[in-house]
Amino acid sequence: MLNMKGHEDESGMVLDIRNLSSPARSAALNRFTDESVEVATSVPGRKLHKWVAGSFCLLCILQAALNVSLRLALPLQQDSMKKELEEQKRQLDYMASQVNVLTNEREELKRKLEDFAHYAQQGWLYFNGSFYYISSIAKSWQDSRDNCSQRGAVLAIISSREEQEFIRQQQKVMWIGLTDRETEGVWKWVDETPLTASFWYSGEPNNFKGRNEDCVVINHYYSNENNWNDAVCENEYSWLCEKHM
Ligand code: MAN
Ligand code: CA
Repeated sequence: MLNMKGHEDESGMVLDIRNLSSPARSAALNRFTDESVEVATSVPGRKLHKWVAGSFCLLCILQAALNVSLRLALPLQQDSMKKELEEQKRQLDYMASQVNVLTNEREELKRKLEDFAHYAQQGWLYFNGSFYYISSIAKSWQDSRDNCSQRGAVLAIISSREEQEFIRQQQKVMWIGLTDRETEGVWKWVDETPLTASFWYSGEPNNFKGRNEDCVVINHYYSNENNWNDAVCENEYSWLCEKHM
């Protein structure tokens, strides 16, 4: 610590005692030793001070860097959270609409089931998507048509060989929903659809003996695939209503 040859020591203090007298030398030495001890002990304090200052600066820089990066990162994070939120809202909306669709479907199925139960209980026959009602009494074609309306149905509309087959199997003379009342010779179903597949009994339609036969009835030739007959609309027969489900 003490350099007698006058070189700088760690504390940077130099003492030249070469030209001093002996008492002066030892006094100076004593003083120098005291001071240098003082100085020597104060060196770690200064170093600590520097270190603290340096650390503080470093912390400040770190803090600044953190601030900057947070400023940059936060908006990005907010953006992605916003996007995520929007996506979740979209999904929620979609699910809500699906719930709506399913609720409506359930209501529709419930209605259908109730309808089925209703028609089946009333003795209607089910065939290929429709219920059929066969009256036990006889009425004119128009009254029969009105009666079907009151039942929420129409006079039967036959649109396939299978349906014709099913109706023939009922073995009953019945009005169906076919007429040429509007224009003679132009046969139309009551739902306005034109006649495509027809199942006339041989020789029909014939306006038999010049009578005005404008309404169609399933005749009694049940063993014959084709058994339609044009008859006078005021005649009274049973009738066949159809309710398409
Ligand atoms: C009855 C009626 C007519 C039909 C003839 C067939 O007279 O049903 O509509 O054409 O029979 O012989
Ligand atoms: Ca006829």
